[in-house]
Amino acid sequence: MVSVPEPTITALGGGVGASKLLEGLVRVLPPERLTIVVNTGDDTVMFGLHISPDIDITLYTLAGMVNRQTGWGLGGDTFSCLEQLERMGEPSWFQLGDRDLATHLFRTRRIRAGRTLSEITEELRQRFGLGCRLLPMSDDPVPTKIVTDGGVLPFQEYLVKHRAEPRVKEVRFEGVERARPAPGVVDAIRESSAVVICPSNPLISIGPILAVKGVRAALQSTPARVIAVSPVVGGKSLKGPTDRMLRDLGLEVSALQVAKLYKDFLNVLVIDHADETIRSEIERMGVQVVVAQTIMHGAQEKVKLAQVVISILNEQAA
Ligand code: FO1
Repeated sequence: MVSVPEPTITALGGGVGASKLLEGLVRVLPPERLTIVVNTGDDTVMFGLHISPDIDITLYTLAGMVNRQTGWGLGGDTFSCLEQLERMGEPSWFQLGDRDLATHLFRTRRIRAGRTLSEITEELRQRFGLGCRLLPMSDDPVPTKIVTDGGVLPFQEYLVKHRAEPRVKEVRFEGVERARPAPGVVDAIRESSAVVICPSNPLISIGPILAVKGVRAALQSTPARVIAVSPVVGGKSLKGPTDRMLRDLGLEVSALQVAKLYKDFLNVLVIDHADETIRSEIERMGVQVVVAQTIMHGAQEKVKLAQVVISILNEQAA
């Protein structure tokens, strides 16, 4: 029997959808073989504190501490600080939990002392006991701005304050021309056996990572197999406003559209059984299609989908 060496995987993701697949991946792969590159376009400053929602979602989820109802924030957290701020007339639309605040204080103190987001993320990774590598996409700020029919909104205002209701006309990644990939990001894409694009919003979670100089080119030229899991199932997004945003921008809401957005670097697209009918259309683009259950409710489904991803690599290596 030929033994297949354990693959190394670089996963690109952001937010709740990604964290579900990542939870599966850390169970089927030795964590030191996994590097996660996280979107920081969602980062925001609230009450003077630097908040990196997608990094924190990943940290809390992989540490087993996430709020399972929302998929963000810490399980069992309280909101006394926010309630008091509200009594004092401060805005309270962004739910900052009391224990969650500790992470933001930790990060902000170090940023003020001149440390980079990569260095702070590495320190947080160790404090939360994660075995995998965790990299922000960039140490430079690239705040996502949503151009809507009601004006330009910072990302969290669009998503949380306005519940993704305003019509989207354009998505901008402010400052991306000047942003450099964080240390290790491009090398991880070039040197792993596979790059996994998690089932995250292609426009506002994966889009900012791809927009950082050198990242898209690294994906186009890497010898690694690039595998994406579609966040669109049966014409609807698995999480958040992906479907609405695609529609507002005049794009189709389908796994085929996801393949089109990634077509210059994508080798394999994992789609749900519900989308089996569009399989051949995607294959005609030169993309291999794997059909699986992509909706992940429990731990078992997360592990199963992660195993599907690993099996694609093993098939190739065998
Ligand atoms: N999402 C919400 O829908 N409402 C909130 O009040 C909210 C607060 C929040 C606080 C800290 C944090 O790390 C994340 C938080 N999120 C909240 C999630 C976040 O807005 C988004 O899910 C991500 O930016 C998208 O990945």
